[in-house]
Amino acid sequence: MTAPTIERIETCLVDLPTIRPHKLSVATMHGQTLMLAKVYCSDGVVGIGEGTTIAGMAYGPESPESMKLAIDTYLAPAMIGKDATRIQALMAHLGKLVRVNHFSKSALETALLDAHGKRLGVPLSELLGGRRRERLPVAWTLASGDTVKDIGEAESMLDARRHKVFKLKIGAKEIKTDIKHVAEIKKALGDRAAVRVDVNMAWSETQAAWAIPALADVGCELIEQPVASAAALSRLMGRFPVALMADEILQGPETAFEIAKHAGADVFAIKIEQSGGLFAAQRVAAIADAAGIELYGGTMLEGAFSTIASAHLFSSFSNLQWGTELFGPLLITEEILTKPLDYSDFELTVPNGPGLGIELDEAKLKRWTRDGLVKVTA
Ligand code: MUC
Ligand code: MG
Repeated sequence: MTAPTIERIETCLVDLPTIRPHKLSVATMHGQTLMLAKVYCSDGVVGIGEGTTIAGMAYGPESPESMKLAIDTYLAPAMIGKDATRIQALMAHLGKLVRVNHFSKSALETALLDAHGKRLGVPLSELLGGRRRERLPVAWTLASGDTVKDIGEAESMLDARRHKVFKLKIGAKEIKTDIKHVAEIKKALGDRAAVRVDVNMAWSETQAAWAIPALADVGCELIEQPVASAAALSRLMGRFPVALMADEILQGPETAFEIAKHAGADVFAIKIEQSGGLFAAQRVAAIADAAGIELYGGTMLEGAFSTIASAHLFSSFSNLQWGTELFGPLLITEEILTKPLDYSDFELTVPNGPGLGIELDEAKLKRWTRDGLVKVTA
């Protein structure tokens, strides 16, 4: 029997509104753009993958447009005619042709895994060794930029039993203002919710050294990427007992190994796109486990495809001590699936159908697809 091959790859950009402006120290988002890649195989199976980042190029080196360009120009042509079932071999081949471009590669690897799961009739998690949990705890990010609004938002999430862990985006304002903001939110929510912060690298080491104990004092349990440098984060690790998490400095297995070697973080925020795909993220998790570093399932505020790819992977992790923040689809006003995801009782259900186990609503997709940019490589 001949193996199915890749016949065609289609990419598009989907511009979706967010439910409110989302304020990070690096930018304020008013919408989210998904780069979707569909991989059509000779056995009639189609897989879908997603590449999504935050605020164009303000967060990292890839943008939705650059991901699409890398795929259309370099990656897709090298995939046509290749065995669609030898995913790791194909990704290794692409890795030699195109350096870095982790987000583009993650989108293609997701599409190949979705297709292969559909072909074999098994959920994607089965291709990663099998799931250990059916549901994942999901944190929500409070980032309206206004303390009173954030408290109201948290209260409504608690009432709806959607989230009880809140991550606050800080770092854009004066440190004292930020600490007051965190203190007021924690005071309002009390023991009903956990409060964490993400500084998105905004502080210098001396600013962080001043702010970290103050944050711990007001009840913040986890501080994500307070500084930009791995060396500075590692030094801060030695000075303060509160949990510090690496995000932006974690760019795949090699960086994970370097951070682990220098006791550079208590927790890793693992993201499939930042890691370079699901298999690379799996290796990051293995390094963390071996080093005694705890795990958190991170997001790039992705839409349903990358969110659910992440959910399949995180469901297979042996450790997931800090839960996940796979809430990206809830930040977007539009549903692009035929059947919405199940967020209930503070958790997300990992779908059980073949592949990703979700279905794209083509009519909705068409409505939000950026004009004139759909590209087919065959
Ligand atoms: C980040 O920096 O972790 C995750 C949640 C959120 O609001 O932003 C992202 C990115
Ligand atoms: Mg972060």
